[in-house]
Order: sequence, then C-alpha cells, then structure tokens
Amino acid sequence: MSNRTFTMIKPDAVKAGNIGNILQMINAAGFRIVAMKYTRLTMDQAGKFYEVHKERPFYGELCEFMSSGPIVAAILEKDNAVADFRTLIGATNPAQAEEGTIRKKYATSIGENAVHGSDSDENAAIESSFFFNGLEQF
Ligand code: 3AN
Repeated sequence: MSNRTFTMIKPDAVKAGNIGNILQMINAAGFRIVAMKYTRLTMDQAGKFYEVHKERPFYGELCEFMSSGPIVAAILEKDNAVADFRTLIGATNPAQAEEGTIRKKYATSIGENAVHGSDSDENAAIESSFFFNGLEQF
C-alpha cells in the first residue's frame, strides 16, 4: 500500500478558475500536500512526461493540451494514496465518472479531464521526481 501519489491540475481546470475548488476537495478527502508547484510544461516536457502513451493515437493532442497553459503539480500523502486518489478523481472519461468526483464536477471531456492521478506506486515516484527534487518535498 502506497502513501504517496502525484497529481496535476490540468490547463483546462486552471483556465476555468478551479484550482481552489480542486485543492479544497483534495484536502477534504484527507490528502496532505507534500510538494506543490505552479508551472507550465513545454511541448518537449509534456512529451517526456507522457512517454508511456507515445504509441496512442491521442499522444500529440495530449501533449499540445498539457503544454497549452499553466498547471499545478503536487505530491500528495495519505494511506493508500494512489488508489484513493484515483477514486477521488473518477473515471478518465467524465461522462463515466461517479457523482462527487473531481472529474464529474470539473472535467469537460476525456482529453481535457481537469486532473491527473498516478496509476501505480512506481509511476507516482517517477512522476514526482520529474517535477520535484528532495529539497522541495516536506
Ligand atoms: P488517466 O489519466 O485516467 O490515468 P490514461 O492514463 O488512460 O488516463 O490517459 C492519460 C491521459 O491521456 C488522460 N488523462 C487524458 O487526458 C488523455 N486521454 C486518455 N484517453 C484519451 C482519448 N481517448 N482521447 C484523448 N485523450 C485521452
């Protein structure tokens, strides 16, 4: 069972003014913020972050979108963090997301789906170190 996961509030949710609402839901669900950064990815950086999806048809569109505006990157801590955060954000496609999830409330489409959440402990560690060094984690 992991106790850390990695998230991004994506450009669509930032643009829509939902940073505060989403952080409120994250805190209310019992996650502690270990690290946080407001930044913007270049196309190259988005490509590297999503390298696992390189062969998927939506890869180019995904990288364009993720570099289209600022994001909030964060490391979150809680017992069972990876699985519990996936539950809090809901299904990748907001049309299938459960009521009360972040994506149900704030995502507009499968591509522009408001938040990222790591899918495994291994990826949580890789994604966290993509954005944060040891001195930036508390
Ligand atoms: P999740 O973010 O729920 O783990 P993944 O890992 O399947 O979903 O996909 C990573 C990201 O790629 C998603 N957050 C979404 O932005 C984008 N994506 C996934 N499927 C599609 C699709 N069919 N069309 C466009 N973008 C997609």
